[in-house]
Amino acid sequence: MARGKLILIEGLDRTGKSTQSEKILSALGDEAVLLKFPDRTTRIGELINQYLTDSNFELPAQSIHLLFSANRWELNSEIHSLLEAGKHVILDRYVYSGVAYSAAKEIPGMDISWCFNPDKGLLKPDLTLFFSNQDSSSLQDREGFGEERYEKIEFQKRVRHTFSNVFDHISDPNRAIVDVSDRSIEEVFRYIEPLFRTVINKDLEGFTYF
Ligand code: DGP
Repeated sequence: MARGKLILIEGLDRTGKSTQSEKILSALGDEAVLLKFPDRTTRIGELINQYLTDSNFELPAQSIHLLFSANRWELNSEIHSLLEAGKHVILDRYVYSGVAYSAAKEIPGMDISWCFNPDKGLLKPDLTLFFSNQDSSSLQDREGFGEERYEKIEFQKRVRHTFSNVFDHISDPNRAIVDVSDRSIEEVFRYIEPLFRTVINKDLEGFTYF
C-alpha cells in the first residue's frame, strides 16, 4: 500500500492555519487525519497549556522548549503508523514553530542550532506551507489577541524575523510560502489546494527525517 503524505501548515499567529488545516481535512475526508501542535491533551501538553495561559506559571525557557519538543516526539510513532497505514497526516504547526518561538526569545546559548537539536530525527513533511502576512501590527485588533503568553506585538515581530532565519538553517525544497494578506479564506484555499493535491498524488517511498 502507498504510504500517506505528511502535510504541514506552519506560520505566524493568526494567519488562518487552523481554518485551512480543517479545510484540507474536509477536502480529503477519511483519507486524512489532522493533528495540532502543541497537543494540549497529553500530560506534557497540559503543562504546555498551563505555561501558555497562566502568566504566573514560570519555567526556564530551556525547559519549556524541551517540553514542546517532547510533545512532538510523543506523537511521532502514531504519525509514523498512520502514514504507513496509508492515511495522510495534516499537521497544524510542528518543528519550525518549535525552533522559531524559542529562538526569538534571544536567550544566550539558545540559538537556532540549539533549539533545533531536540527535534532532529522527527519525520520531515512531504509538503510544508508557511502562512505569512505583511506585518504583525494588525494583530492587536484581533479578538482574543493578548490572552496567551506569546501574544505580544514586539515578540511576534521577532518571531516573524526568526522564522526566516530558521528557513535558512533548515533547508527543504518541499516548502512554500503562502502570503495570506488580503486574501479571503476561499482564496487561500484555492491557492493551496493544487499544492497539496500534487503531493498527495505522488508515489513516494520511505520517509525523510529532520
Ligand atoms: P497555537 O495553539 O497554535 O495558538 O500555539 C500556541 C502558542 O505557542 C503560539 O503562540 C505559538 C506557540 N508555539 C507553538 N509551538 C511551539 C513550540 O514548539 N515552541 C514554542 N516555544 N512555542 C510554540
